[in-house]
Amino acid sequence: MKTVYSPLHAGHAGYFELGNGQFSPGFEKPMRAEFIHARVQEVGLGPVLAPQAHGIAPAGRVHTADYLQFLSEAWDRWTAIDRHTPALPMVWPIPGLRSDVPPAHIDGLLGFYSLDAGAPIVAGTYKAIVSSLESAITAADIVQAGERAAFALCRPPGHHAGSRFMGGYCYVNNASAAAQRFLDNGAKRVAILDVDYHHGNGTQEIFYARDDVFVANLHGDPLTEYPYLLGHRDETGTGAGEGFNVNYPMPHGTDYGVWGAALDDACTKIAAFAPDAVVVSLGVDTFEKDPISHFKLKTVDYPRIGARIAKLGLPTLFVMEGGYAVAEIAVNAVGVLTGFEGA
Ligand code: SP5
Ligand code: ZN
Repeated sequence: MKTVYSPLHAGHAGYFELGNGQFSPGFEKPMRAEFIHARVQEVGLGPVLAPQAHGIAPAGRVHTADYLQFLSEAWDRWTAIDRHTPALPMVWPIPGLRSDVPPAHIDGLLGFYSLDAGAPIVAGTYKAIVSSLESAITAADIVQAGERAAFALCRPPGHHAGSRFMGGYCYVNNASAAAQRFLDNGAKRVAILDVDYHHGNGTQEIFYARDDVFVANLHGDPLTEYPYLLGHRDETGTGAGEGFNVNYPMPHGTDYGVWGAALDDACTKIAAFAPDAVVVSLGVDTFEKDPISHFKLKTVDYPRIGARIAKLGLPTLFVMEGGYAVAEIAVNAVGVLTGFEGA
């Protein structure tokens, strides 16, 4: 299968993240994508293409215009007041505060548009965001043009980003924008299968009231795992979207026995939905040695994931999300893809 990849992600680097009461170097770093890129070539998965120059426009189908405007300006507004550190929020939009009046100061704006302090902005962030989105859109178009599957090697990831907020290393929801792209170009129904360790809260929010995108999420139980505030089993969609969202929260320590059964159930539901295409939010932070996660999947399990998804027999777009065990991330991520192709 073809991979779409841009080296522009590398400018999104050099920041710290908040956790354990301190700032540490970000787990979401350029080496992640570089190792996966190298592995794609090593195994001969297929050609690696540069993305088409779509710009930010396709994101406007799933994000608000004001939020995208904010992303495009944030670094300039931050440095305009002589700040040279990575930009981070210091207030948060909890319920009860005004959500209809964007502040005029960058500190207010960062909070207004943030889920958490996990999406720092540096000089190269916006170019990386756009190139990541462009990779997802280009790969979606490749699938819609008739290829059985494609791999969008996106960085930064996207599934925590909602219609008007960033967070959890995510800015633009690449998988959601790609799903919307399929619909805009003629698909009637699209399924999103999110296998990242963390709940894809942004994806769920974007499509929660819709019946044309079925969203299935396998993840650490939000009672004990980031993003904590969404991803429970009783979240099944709303209005026209009722019944078109399904969550599989699982406890720390979950292995492939339990996880694979959830995948199988999710795939059964996706097959019943009969989508024209499947978008896989491909995180490999379910790995037993992931430094920030608590599932117990092993390297041999990743090709099994790909094989199960292949059994759906549907046009499939893989969109890279999380995975932080840098030494093994590439073997595991590409393992899903070779497992898909071998099935
Ligand atoms: C795309 C994606 O996988 N985003 C994940 C965001 C996770 N944010 C919370 C990370 C908490 C890390 N805690 C560090 C503990 C290290 N011992
Ligand atoms: Zn994750």
